[in-house]
Order: sequence, then structure tokens, then C-alpha cells
Amino acid sequence: MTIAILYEHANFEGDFFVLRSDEMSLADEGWDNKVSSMIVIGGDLNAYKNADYTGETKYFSEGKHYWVGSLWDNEISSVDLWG
Ligand SMILES: [Ca+2]
Ligand SMILES: [Ca+2]
Repeated sequence: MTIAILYEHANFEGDFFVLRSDEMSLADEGWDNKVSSMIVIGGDLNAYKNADYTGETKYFSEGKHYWVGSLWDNEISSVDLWG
């Protein structure tokens, strides 16, 4: 089972949200366009800039991502977990 811990700020700071299944609308969780860092455990994931797994996508491998990067900061709107 893949789990992703999403953080409001870089370096795993600020509010966090534990994602245990695919989330097609982070807005439903109050997390739209907010993620700045994440930890991925037990698998990997694809993040999307728009809801419903649409728009630009980026792969994040298992492990710690202290920053999602300038092109993805506060942009993620849906997440597809793998593994
Ligand atoms: Ca943020
Ligand atoms: Ca977005």
C-alpha cells in the first residue's frame, strides 16, 4: 500500500495531509494548489496540475521530496498512487 504525506511548505513544514488512496480532487480535502513537499512510502505516484488526473503530470518516486520544484509548487490538484 502506498501512502503519501503532503506538506503545505517546503522541507516538510507547515500543515500536512496523509493520503492513503488516489485523490482525484485535492480541493475536496482543502488541499488544492497547496503542496510544496511530500514523502512517498511503499510505492510511487503521479501528481497532476488539474483535478481528475488531468493537465501536466509529474512522477514522484518513493522517498523524500523536500520540494516539489518551482514548476510544481502550489500547483498539484490530484494524485494517483501506485504500488
Ligand atoms: Ca505550499
Ligand atoms: Ca492545480
